[in-house]
Amino acid sequence: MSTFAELFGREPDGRWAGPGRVNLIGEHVDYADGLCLPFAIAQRTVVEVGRRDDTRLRLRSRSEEGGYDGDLADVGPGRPEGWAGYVAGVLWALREAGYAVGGIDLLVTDTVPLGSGLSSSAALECGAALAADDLFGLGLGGSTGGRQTLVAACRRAENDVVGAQTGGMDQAASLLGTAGHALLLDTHDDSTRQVPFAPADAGLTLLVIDTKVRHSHADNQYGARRASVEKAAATLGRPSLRDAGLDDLAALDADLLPRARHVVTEIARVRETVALLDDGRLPEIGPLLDASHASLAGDYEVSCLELDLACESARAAGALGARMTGGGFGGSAIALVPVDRADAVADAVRAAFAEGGHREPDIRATEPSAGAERVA
Ligand code: GAF
Repeated sequence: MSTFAELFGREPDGRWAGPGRVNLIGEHVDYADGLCLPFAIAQRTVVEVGRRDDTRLRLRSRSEEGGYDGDLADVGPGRPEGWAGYVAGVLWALREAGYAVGGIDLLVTDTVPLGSGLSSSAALECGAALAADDLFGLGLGGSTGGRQTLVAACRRAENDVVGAQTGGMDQAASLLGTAGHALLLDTHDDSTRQVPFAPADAGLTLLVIDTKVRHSHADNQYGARRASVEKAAATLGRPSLRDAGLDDLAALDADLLPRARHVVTEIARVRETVALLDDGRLPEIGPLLDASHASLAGDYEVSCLELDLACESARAAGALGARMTGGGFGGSAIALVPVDRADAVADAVRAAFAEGGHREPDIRATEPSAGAERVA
């Protein structure tokens, strides 16, 4: 495996890490003016980066094929392709926003597991953004407001260069997350608030169950859901569904109604979850997690057999609540469990997967961790 020095003939200037994220609740509402409650996790993508004095980009990864040798001037919508677009796109977006950013040499040395639904793409964008901030002296990484500017650049990279029409939840979690808290993100104005979330203090563990499946239709379906929600709001003559109540949805047809109902009820569940967490009643959020999953599976139709199985088997073995997390169609589920039931729940989920003939899931305990940071 090549080192940075072997690849580029020089040492890196430093090393930066961008964490993946778990979304506690508030799924598929970050592109609908809604509220979500993600947190940064311990699994991180690490980049070694060296500043260049010209505008060239040399991008490599230890684990992924491809990369990029080119010039910043050639970066734009659709260019470069593959994972390099996430990195080059961040530099492009910062320049578009008026920041004086030049070329870099970059090696991805570790990564959040790809396809796990824990947002490896945001982890990469955010690690690269913080590196650019440090190396070109932009002064954004040291404050919440500055980091929000980096979030916006990472989101533009994903939306405009990579071409994935995602919301901004993952980038906000990766750059603004802090240990001991989930991040309440209001996508109406992109404001954020740290909400206490420390399961261990309540005798609980949050398990992440990576189903290791990724269904190929996921990207098309994501765009279709987003379009449905926008159409529902337009049909009702509202800028978004954010402040709609269930009674307001009666005018929608049978296709749009369940999609809109998910958005409206999910935003309400986030508010209820935050109220419980602010009140120190973390163990009581289980039913809200369950209801979120039921809504995502039934009304929004973004779950899949393996995610449903993970949640059902976890609940049957003693989880207080369980739901899919992230975009869906595979990826990961979360289960809130009493600490003394964690092993039994994990064993029961593995047994259910074995019995159903599915791949063995990867199951680990998680908790809110630090956001993107310089690590060397
Ligand atoms: C993916 C997207 F990238 C996020 O913006 C969000 O929409 C999520 O799916 C669903 O909540 O992770």
